[in-house]
Amino acid sequence: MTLIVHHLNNSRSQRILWLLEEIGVPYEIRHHQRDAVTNLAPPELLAIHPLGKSPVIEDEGKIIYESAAIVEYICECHGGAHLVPARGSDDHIRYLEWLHFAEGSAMTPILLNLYTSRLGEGGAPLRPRIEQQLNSHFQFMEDRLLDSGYFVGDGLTGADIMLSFPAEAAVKMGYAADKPKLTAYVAAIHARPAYQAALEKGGPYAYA
Ligand SMILES: N[C@@H](CCC(=O)N[C@@H](CS)C(=O)NCC(=O)O)C(=O)O
Repeated sequence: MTLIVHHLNNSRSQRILWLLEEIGVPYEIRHHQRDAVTNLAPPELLAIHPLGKSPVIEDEGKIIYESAAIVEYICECHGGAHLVPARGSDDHIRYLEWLHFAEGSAMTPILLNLYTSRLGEGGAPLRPRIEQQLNSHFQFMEDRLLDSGYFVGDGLTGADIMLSFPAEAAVKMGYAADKPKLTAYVAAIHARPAYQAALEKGGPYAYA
């Protein structure tokens, strides 16, 4: 049975398509379109995820949510071992940190920024703290990017798949203008054939 990805247009599920292309796993996309007015996911996603969010994958009768869990699952069960540093190594610890930093830390100021930007002047008291947090998280990524051009070791790992979205958001939001390594990192991942193939299949994506 082919692995299914529930993909919401213009969303973080784009990186799951990229991972599958990098490994060369056959997959099928179920496309879900954001509401043109609210930008929220359509109600049909509630049938597959109680929160109505994407990504969700279906594989061998299993339904799996949460990008980082999906990345771990695909790497372990679908031939992505080369994208995971050896367990017990220092690189594996760094890998786990970055894998979870993406959703667990970096997304908080990104989403706060999105929501408070809709408050107009009402959001003004929150702006300095949110901007400071955006900059410190993106600066942390800039500082820790390795000379190899990746976040862990000498090659692409699942952590880069997860970090691609906050890195793209940094560029898109104008926070990477003074962060040359992060800017070059985003350009390099965008140039990968697997990334381009995923983009073609996933449809328009504002961060590429
Ligand atoms: N932490 C979750 C986040 C899932 C999430 O919030 N996805 C967004 C797309 S970027 C979504 O489905 N939003 C639509 C909505 O909330 O209506 C993950 O990484 O999978």
